[in-house]
Amino acid sequence: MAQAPAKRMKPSNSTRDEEFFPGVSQIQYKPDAGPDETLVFRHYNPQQEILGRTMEDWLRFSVCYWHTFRGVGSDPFGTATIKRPWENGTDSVENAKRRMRAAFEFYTKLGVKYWSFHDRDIAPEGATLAETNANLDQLVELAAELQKKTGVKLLWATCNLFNHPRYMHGAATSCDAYVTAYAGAQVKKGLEVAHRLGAENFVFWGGREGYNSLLNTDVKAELDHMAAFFRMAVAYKEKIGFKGQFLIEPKPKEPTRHQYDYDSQTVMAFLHQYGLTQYFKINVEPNHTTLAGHPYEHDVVFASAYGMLGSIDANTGSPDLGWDTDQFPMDIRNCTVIMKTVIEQGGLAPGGLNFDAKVRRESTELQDMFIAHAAAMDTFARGLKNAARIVSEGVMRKSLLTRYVSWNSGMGARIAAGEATLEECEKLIHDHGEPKNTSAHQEHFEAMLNHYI
Ligand code: XUL
Ligand code: CO
Repeated sequence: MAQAPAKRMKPSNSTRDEEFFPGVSQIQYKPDAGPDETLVFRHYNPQQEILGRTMEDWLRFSVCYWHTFRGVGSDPFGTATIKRPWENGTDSVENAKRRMRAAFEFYTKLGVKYWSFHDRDIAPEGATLAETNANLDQLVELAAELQKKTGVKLLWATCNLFNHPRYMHGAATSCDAYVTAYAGAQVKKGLEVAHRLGAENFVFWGGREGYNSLLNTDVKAELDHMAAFFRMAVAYKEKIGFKGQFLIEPKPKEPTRHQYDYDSQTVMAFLHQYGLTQYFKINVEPNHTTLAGHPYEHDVVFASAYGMLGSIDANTGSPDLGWDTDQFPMDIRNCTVIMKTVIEQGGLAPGGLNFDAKVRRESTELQDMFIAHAAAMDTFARGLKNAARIVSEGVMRKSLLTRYVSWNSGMGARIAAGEATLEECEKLIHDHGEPKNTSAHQEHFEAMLNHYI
């Protein structure tokens, strides 16, 4: 760590113009930093051009509000370990405003251009929906002011439709239509807020849209209701002229035993089934992908293959664990393969790389927040540089295309074009016998990837 104990940040007793992170100045690009200088960027150099675009443009980093400004380090076995100096222990609007000022100071010093939030992250719920909305309005006005002052923009907003007890059976897929109507009212306000703050996207993550037992669940009805709910959201988006991209974030389970938005392919099939494909893209979170039993980059690759990769919740789990630990992405190999897909599809905009990640509950100091984000940004910067070489040199692509060369002509081309018949297939095999045994060369591909890392 960069600082000696004497320089560590102290909690400040601050007022309106207070500085919340007095021990940290703007994080600098310092390529020759020593191994223990972790409050710097060694690779992320925002204005550096890679394949004709700046790093900042390719990466579009965003800080999430829920982990970084509402996370307290609690887990199912232990209470809070983290106490931030701007928290006064109340869930008041006044405290929410102070917290938001701290957040924008953090974004600015870190040098990210985007943030993201759930409606309930930024303002407390009131006794009625009207009260809740009034609380939210106060924080939205402050957010608008701080966005203007700092130039930080909203990558995406979302509605928290999973935390309150009313949503215990789900929101769009609740057995109780009144609850679904409540969720509709909440999303209506959420869309207005997103519109007001110029959100570039709006996310739907269905944490409780799923089942815990098939015995008490009408699966078809619930999925029909989910589609109807999305249609209402699309209609209202169009009505108010909100231009942000709608995103669905897949997750296979947790908190629900099975979530309907299981993975990219499941979401794409759902959208296709209900005629909703054109209104949505996918926000892939790799820790959810691995929770679904897939390799880290699987959902990114699948969504991108169908032109449906909209944004990424950049994080990771621990490969030896089976749950969603939301760690900062620090693995250069993983960030390289993700950025390879991002480059191949021409970028992520209007999406970005949103750090849906939290410092460990044992990382309790303010500077840990900066170090975690800066190190993850650096890891993605390295991934970007590696991936740019992979794509521009084209060697891996050439090897891949070689595997499929039989599809370019003859019977392969006829099958692919939908022109061949089963009778023709039979004749070909009778005439030529068994196929040749060809190698997949997996180790060759793995060795090539390692060359770039
Ligand atoms: C939960 C998760 C959410 C979504 C937004 O696992 O990833 O925070 O990103 O609701
Ligand atoms: Co997420």
